[in-house]
Amino acid sequence: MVLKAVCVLKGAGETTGTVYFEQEGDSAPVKLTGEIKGLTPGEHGFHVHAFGDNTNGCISAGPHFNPYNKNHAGPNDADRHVGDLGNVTAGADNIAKLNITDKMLTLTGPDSIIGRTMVIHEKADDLGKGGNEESLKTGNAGGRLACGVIGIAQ
Ligand SMILES: *[C@@H]1O[C@H](CO)[C@@H](O)[C@H](O)[C@H]1NC(C)=O
Ligand SMILES: *[C@@H]1O[C@H](CO)[C@@H](O)[C@H](O)[C@H]1NC(C)=O
Ligand SMILES: [Cu+2]
Ligand SMILES: [Zn+2]
Repeated sequence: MVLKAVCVLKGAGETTGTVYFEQEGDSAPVKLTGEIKGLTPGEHGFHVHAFGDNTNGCISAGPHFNPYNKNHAGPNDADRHVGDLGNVTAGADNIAKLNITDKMLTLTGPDSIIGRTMVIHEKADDLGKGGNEESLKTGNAGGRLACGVIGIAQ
């Protein structure tokens, strides 16, 4: 059975986006597609945050989803937050097209990301290699431009 989820990103500014998730079975990788508009050209940190809470905007989503108490890192690192997806890159048209396959995310079981929040950030994520304490928590990706709760798709 193919599991599907969707997330609409909105924020205080002009950044908006839609992310589609697909997983071809319980332990298969999750594929993310879609696009995010209204970004400055270049890299922007992109993560799953812990809570599906938008009561005070994207801040209420809390820290990166980290059920195993790891340090922040990049998507290809074995030790990372489950929510660490690295960066997406916007072109001169201010659009980032998404095409990510991730082995750690799942749409099922106790670590499911459904009901949690996707956040797109102001700055590049340094993947935990920034050499300071903040790098190991957030990757120094700065403010939260837009976010949305991940929901079950049809
Ligand atoms: C941002 O993340 C991507 C992978 O998602 C990586 O290729 C890139 O090097 C990262 N940028 C920085 C500044 O670390
Ligand atoms: C997405 O990435 C996969 C694997 O990296 C690649 O085979 C595929 O062509 C890409 N799709 C698009 C639309 O760029
Ligand atoms: Cu984030
Ligand atoms: Zn992280």
